[in-house]
Amino acid sequence: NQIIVATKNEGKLREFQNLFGPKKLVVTSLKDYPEIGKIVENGLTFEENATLKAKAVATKTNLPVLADDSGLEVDALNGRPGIFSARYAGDHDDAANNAKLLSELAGVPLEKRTATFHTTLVLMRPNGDKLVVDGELNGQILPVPRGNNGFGYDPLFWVPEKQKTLAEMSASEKNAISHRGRASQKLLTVFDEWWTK
Ligand code: ITT
Ligand code: NA
Repeated sequence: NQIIVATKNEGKLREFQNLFGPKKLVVTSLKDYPEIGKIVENGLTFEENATLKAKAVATKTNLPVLADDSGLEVDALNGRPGIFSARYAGDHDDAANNAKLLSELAGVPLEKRTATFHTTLVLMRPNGDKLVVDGELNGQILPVPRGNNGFGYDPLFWVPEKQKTLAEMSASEKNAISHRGRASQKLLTVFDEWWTK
């Protein structure tokens, strides 16, 4: 059983390897398919972008594909960066993205720094058949980063229930509550039926 995760993001890939490990799936990423070049993400929603990634890869590989489109929706910024989270500060650069987020929120008090992390997952067969699930996590954007685990915006994303940022959690702690973990749990409950259909 092989599934390709249509991602170039190593942080996402590591999380999927943990989340889908129990399914005994071989999880590989786009790194193993250099012939698949840049996939243009010009959709207007997380689902459209995840579908664009899944379709591009399923068509080229003729294998089932899992694609993830994620983003951070900050209430004080009217939901930005949202679907533009990867390209927030230009090219995908986590440090520049985090710096831009902090500067846009400069002076905003903690209680007004609420935010939601969103993930949409699309599982697709080469014939275009697809399964879509979402997951979300609510939290707050801290004014200073904390923790060294995870990736992307994790050091700035405070989870009040845990009194930790996502970057202060272990991989399994994050997967148990995160946007991606929740979406993956939903996917796993229907996965066997979909896979053998
Ligand atoms: P692929 O499209 O190749 O999967 P990407 O990193 O460009 O990788 P997205 O288009 O979904 O993925 O962009 C999501 C942005 O949000 C990107 O800047 C990520 O670093 C960030 N992000 C996604 N999930 C995250 C998480 O769990 N923790 C912190 N940041 C995350
Ligand atoms: Na995207």
